[in-house]
Amino acid sequence: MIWNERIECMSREEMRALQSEKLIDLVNRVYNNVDFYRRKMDEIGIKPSDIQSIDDIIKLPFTYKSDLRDHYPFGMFAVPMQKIVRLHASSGTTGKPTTVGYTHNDIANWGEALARCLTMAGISSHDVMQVSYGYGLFTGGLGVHYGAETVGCTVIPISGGNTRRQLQLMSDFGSTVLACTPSYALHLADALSENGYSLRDMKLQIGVFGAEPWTENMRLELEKKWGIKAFDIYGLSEIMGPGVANDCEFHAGLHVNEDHFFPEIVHPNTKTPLSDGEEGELVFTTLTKEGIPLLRYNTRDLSILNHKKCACGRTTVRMNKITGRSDDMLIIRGVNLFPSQIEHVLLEMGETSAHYLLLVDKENNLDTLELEVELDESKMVDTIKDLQMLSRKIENAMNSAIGLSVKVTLVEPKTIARSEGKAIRVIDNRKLRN
Ligand code: DLL
Repeated sequence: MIWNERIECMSREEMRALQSEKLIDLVNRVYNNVDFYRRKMDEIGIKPSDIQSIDDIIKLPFTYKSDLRDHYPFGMFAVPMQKIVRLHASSGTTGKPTTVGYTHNDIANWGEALARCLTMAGISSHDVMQVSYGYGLFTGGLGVHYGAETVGCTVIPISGGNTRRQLQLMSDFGSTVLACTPSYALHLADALSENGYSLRDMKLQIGVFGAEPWTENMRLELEKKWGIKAFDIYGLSEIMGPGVANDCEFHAGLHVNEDHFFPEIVHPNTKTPLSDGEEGELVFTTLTKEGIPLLRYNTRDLSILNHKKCACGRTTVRMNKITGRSDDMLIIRGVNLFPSQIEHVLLEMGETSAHYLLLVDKENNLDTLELEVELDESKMVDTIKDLQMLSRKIENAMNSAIGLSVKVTLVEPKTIARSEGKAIRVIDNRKLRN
């Protein structure tokens, strides 16, 4: 079934016309309501009247995560606060989160975008959906939740973690759909037998996995382990949250909800627009968003676009599965982490040197983080007890700053290898085992 056939199967000409109309309205809204965009457009000599169609989008300035950070918390909002009905946030590069705000219309459009994605995965009002993405400031839980309710599913808002309880409710409530990160889905599958369950106790049929990069092989592995059909859901909080794009049963790229989120691919260095089939940075313009509309937001995710009609009948543009990022952001258990956040915490504490090495690995399919930190020569710690106290203190500071548990090991000064060029701060052993 197709949730919104009128939009999802629209001809290219009609879609361009719709996008043009929405872009013209958007540019007027941001120019009149967001100082940042008015300044940016004035700087490059572009007026709203210069934007006559979607083809003119390339005249508009880009937006980066640092712009949201520089205007923290609400400086890029385009409506007064009384129109904002929800806030979400995700990690920034140096401690400050990126804040996003939604109006009533934004929440309704998000529900619609998600409903299209879930329907694409074969989900209907007959399904019982276990939402094991985190609820809270992260957009995963509430985002998927509203979409599932729009479709009419019976939703189990269990949120992330607590593996035993996940499996118990999956069995007792007869969940037919599991929504979580692919790594957590793998972890849950492996935990079945040790918790006294087998696939026969479960009614699971569909998985809606995303929030972190995963390969086609991993998708097939999850389908086999669970005996389900697994789908890839993509999104980011700056643009809306989950529901920007999703793959259909042909798994030939993710259909982008392009009437809301207009995608472009640009060259990572020159930022010039690239054509279909060429890999580059994925850029989105939020055509309909009211709370915090963004022009040409550079996601730093690497992908390829394809405008050909899909075998499923949908005509919406497809993006390839994300192959990586053009910056150093890591995704650890679905949480975004920039190495600079680690450095920021160490420097703020000032009790060690700022030389560190972050070791990322997997244990039982869950990401683990280990941090080696060099002691400061001028502040040497004498006793083992003091060393232990210092490690605990750093662990606690990291936990509250980045929301992830980290095992800290203190090492002697000058023992972490110095590099001649770019410092190697992260060793990600997960990549070797995909
Ligand atoms: O991860 C939103 C989301 C929640 C998507 C649940 C899907 C499911 P952020 O925390 O802002 O939002 O992180 C966004 O995560 O720029 C990508 O680098 C990565 N990402 C999200 N989905 C996928 C995916 C949510 N399907 C960042 N494949 C994005 C690869 C993904 N990477």
